[in-house]
Amino acid sequence: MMESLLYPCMTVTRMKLSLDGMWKFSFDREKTGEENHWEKGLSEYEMMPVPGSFADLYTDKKKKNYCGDFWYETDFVVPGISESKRCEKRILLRFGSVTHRVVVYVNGQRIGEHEGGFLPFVFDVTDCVYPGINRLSVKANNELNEECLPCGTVRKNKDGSLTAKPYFDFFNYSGIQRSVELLLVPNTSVEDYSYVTELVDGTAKIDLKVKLRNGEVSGDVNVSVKLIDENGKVVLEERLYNYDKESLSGKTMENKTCDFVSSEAGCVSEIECLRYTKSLSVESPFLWNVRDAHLYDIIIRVTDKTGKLLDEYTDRIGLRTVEVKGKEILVNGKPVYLKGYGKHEDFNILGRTFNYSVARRDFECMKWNGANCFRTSHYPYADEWYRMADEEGFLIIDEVPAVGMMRSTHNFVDAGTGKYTYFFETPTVSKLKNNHIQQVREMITRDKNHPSVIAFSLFNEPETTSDYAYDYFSDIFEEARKLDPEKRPLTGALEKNSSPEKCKCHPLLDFISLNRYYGWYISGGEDFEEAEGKFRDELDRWKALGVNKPFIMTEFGTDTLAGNHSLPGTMWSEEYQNDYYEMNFRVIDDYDFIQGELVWNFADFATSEGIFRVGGNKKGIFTRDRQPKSAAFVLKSRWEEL
Ligand code: GCB
Repeated sequence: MMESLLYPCMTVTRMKLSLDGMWKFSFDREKTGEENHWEKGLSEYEMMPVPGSFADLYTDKKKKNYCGDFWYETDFVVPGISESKRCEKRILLRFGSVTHRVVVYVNGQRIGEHEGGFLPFVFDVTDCVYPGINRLSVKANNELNEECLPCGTVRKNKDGSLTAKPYFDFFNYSGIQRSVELLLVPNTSVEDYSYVTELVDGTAKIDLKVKLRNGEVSGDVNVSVKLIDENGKVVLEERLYNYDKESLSGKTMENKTCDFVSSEAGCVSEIECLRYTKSLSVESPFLWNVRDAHLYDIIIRVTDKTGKLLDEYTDRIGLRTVEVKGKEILVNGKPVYLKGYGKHEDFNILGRTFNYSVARRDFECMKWNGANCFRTSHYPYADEWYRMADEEGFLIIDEVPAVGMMRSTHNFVDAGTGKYTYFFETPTVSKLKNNHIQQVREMITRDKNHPSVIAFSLFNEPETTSDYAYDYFSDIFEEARKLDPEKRPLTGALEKNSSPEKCKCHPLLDFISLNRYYGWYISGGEDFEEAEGKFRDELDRWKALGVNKPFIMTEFGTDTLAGNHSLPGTMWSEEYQNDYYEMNFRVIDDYDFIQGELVWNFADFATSEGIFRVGGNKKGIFTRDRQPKSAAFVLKSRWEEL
């Protein structure tokens, strides 16, 4: 089912049509939707925005917190097809994300399913659509368990309803939360591409690879690439070579079959897949740099032997290198210090819905206070975030939704207690691992071409103190290393129990990401002396280990109610948040192996209810509606100087 995850574009050969709007929607409390053939049309429904998270639209609490199956339905028409004329192109449906799992039907026919609520998926529906009106039905489910990401559980209530009990600290927003598009793509089309840049004496050497889906009977096609710089100048236009693994190692050329699995409707089975490559050179390139982005338009064209255009795919790429060397992270060979945030996709009423205006405001706020980086805690964000970061020169640590790998409904509290829940000893963990690998695969496949993505984070705060955890994660890291053509640094965020003495997994990381709350969960309140001492003590112990790697503080912060003032600063006041950061920065500045500070969190965000959360997590530097708390100015003056 792994159809191309390339970002959809519109060119002379490709068309994309938005299916966003108001869709029919129904909760399936009894889970009888399938039995009652809801895929043949919902008889009772309300209207629901797509994209949208349903929770915060309701005034009824049971609906807000609904957990279980729910259905969506809409109609669509494929332009240009009639009884006498089939579409010459493949007809695809692309969902930006559906949380957390989904079964999709077209005209009552099951066309596929997808697990994981934060990555796109595409189904080929060419053989399932009719001229005129087609029905698209979606059965989704937002339950949490320990076999899927993110991890959690459900509680069965007396009335039979379910309540999601996340092992993580953000609201379990659900629904079709990103756009749905109908794509018309040629039969022979660019399925994927990747590029790796190397800088040699002022020249960018680009190793370009293109994967072509060959829908033609005779496979003789030409693939060419054109790069256009930001001044509109064509800097190269070249033809690629057909290759495969064997030909690369000097054996005869032989085309391979793609590793796609047929869709359930049986539209496609094995598809021939051709691979092309070329080493390209751009002299005196405009490099993509931190907060100084320069992008090139890339145009990949496929023609047949008569020169007829079969496909054209366009994208924006950035030429830069990234590597970890000793205790430094280098971009284009120069050390970079990461300044910024752990974020969430979260906003009033919208929940986790992607919205261009909110994203734009977030970038404006981050630029205003001198940030250069964010981590997509705790899941891959909508494609558009990465595209905007590419344009703005922001660095991204791209995180897979591996959060909640410790049995606790408030892991933020248990993180400091030494609590051990035998998470990786559980028999179901092998299922979880398959799922985890699949999501890493989808994330890297989707995000590998973004210059903004400088690292992949493969977990947040699991129990890393056992050999079981090491075995689990060494497989995940090995897979990720194979998948990324650019071999970017890999990391994972470690909680407090993952101490220098006990953590088994830090040797897997290319740079070490620490989530630490000295002065909040640990020794919060009073004055900061004790907290500072404990923080320094831990960093000294990491130093004593002699780990020759960069460390990034990926989380540190305090819950702060905007407008709550106190002199001297006390917990939850804006002054306390400022004092906390002042102390933390004092410590950070004394350890040269710390190469970045991503504060927790960019903005206040929604969580499950509980005695530890007052209307959500309030560790934002900005309020949920993106106005600054006073710490925003503290960060601004520090980051503008750094
Ligand atoms: C953490 C988690 C994050 C929480 C944060 C907090 O360690 O990684 O998801 O939101 O702490 O505020 O407690």
